[in-house]
Amino acid sequence: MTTSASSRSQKDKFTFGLWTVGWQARDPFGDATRAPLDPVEAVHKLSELGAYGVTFHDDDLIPFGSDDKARDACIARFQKALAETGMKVPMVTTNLFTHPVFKDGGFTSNDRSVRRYALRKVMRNLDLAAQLGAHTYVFWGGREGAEYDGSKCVQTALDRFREGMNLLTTYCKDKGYDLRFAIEPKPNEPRGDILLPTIGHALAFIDTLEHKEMVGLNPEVGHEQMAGLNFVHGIAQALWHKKLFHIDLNGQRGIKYDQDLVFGHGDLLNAFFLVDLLESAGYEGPRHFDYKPSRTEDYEGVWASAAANMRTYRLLRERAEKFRQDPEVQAARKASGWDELAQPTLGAGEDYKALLADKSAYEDFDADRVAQRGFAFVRLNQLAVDHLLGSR
Ligand code: DIG
Ligand code: MN
Ligand code: MN
Repeated sequence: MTTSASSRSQKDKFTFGLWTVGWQARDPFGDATRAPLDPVEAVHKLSELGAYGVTFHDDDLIPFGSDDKARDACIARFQKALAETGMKVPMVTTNLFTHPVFKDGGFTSNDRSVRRYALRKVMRNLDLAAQLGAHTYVFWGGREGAEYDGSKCVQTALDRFREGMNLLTTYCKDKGYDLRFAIEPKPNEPRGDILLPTIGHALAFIDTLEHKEMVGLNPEVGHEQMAGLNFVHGIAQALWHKKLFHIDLNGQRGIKYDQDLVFGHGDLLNAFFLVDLLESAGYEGPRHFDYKPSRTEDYEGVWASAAANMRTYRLLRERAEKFRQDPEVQAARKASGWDELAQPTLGAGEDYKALLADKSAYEDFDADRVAQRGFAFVRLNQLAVDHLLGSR
């Protein structure tokens, strides 16, 4: 079934990285199982499947080391495919992790010449991102980190990371680019420990930047889950800080290597509540899939996996909407105090003096009696499972 550009709904805004469907499935223990994929073919195929756009690292589109003539030809072919399909490029990013020169990082390499090279590589690709109409630029510091606690001073590394981000945000502002930066946290892999490992670390770092208003987050499902964290909680806090600038959707099955499974093929119940959160919070950014078609798949399987990401998101969105509209769920939420939590703890105009004067809040408070209350969270959760399984 093909989906023309006109029938692609803005509501979905499904996007894919060229590096996802183009992954040749080389891993640390085995060679590629698939032939290289032409980015132009990826654009057309993803368009046919109903995607809204594609994203890329500079090296995904332009082979590392290409001369200007070859680079221009790659860009021209890509732009022609975008024009033919109507596909957008909402996000662009830089590969600062594949070439051996980045083996100790880009912005935080102990080698200063590598740090300067990395900044120039990003600046060149920021120009291309702006040229293609992207509005988000992702920074995944996959090689920013270490295997040994003595190999670098992390405080100094963070100084260098901040120096880089401040220079690049200043560059974009001076050039007048309509770009926002999105930092993508990950706890480890390929480095033993990666700097800015979680949403929390990244939020704190962003707050120290010169142009912090330009910098937000691109959290990835599996990366928080690799650290044993709840992705829905992380996204909720990112939204609370108004820093959810982009999102990488995929699946992960517990604390292990980065699986990059199809969205929903990991913790499906957490994916249900994630979609419920994104949709009810009014997140307007792309639903970006950063996943790897399993090494076991041929290209027929690759395209089926791309479609699976979008299908799963749509199914979860339908079920989350029904869940929220279900009168029994609304009653169960009321019984569990969901609505009561939204009520401020202090009354209108009440200050600590009024609280101290309220004997029902402490002196006359019967903790043993109140402790008897049940919150019926399990019943509420089973209603979610019922909706997820389509039995309501
Ligand atoms: C991996 O999760 C990273 C890289 O693929 C890329 O830099 C970023 C963009 O979403 N995700
Ligand atoms: Mn990942
Ligand atoms: Mn990612």
